[in-house]
Amino acid sequence: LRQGEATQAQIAPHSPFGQVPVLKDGELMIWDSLAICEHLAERFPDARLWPEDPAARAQARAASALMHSGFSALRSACPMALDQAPAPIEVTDALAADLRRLATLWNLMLDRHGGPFLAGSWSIADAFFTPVASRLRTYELALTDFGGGPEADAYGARLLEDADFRAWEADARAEARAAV
Ligand SMILES: N[C@@H](CCC(=O)N[C@@H](CS)C(=O)NCC(=O)O)C(=O)O
Repeated sequence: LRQGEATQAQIAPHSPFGQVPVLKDGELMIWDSLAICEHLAERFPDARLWPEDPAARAQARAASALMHSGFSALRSACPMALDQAPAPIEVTDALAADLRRLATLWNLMLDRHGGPFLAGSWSIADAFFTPVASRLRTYELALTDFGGGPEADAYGARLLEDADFRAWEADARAEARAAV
């Protein structure tokens, strides 16, 4: 989705708040990503969407919350653009600060929980950071330039190999081709 009137017209029938994502579960509408994830974790306990280990779960929640409420320079300077060919952008001080914060978080989590995902096995925290990994790729940003260890960039690349993400990416690219 790109920002603008056309996007707003597409979103309006689904959400009174003009933002995505929105989950419709029967009659229930949930209009916020973190609330959607918590709802899915409750509805599908066997899927273990949060880590089982309490310490890993607490940090997975903290990482998701940090993404949900922060990284505003990264969000505004690096819009999600799945159909766009990778190209570098100017790294402002604010963007560099967000990238250093991201590198610190990924280093800390991968070191503490041993990978291959942020809190060990795949969890909601990784869902929150998959769009971030896509932005890093689109704008040719390597976390090793901002204090990240090599395992931080490898983790970002791993997120982009996810089958569901690749299906989303293929849809976005097909939609962009159809629009030309
Ligand atoms: N708190 C919300 C924020 C959602 C949000 O910022 N959505 C953006 C896209 S990532 C949006 O729908 N923007 C409206 C637009 O692009 O027109 C959540 O995480 O669910």
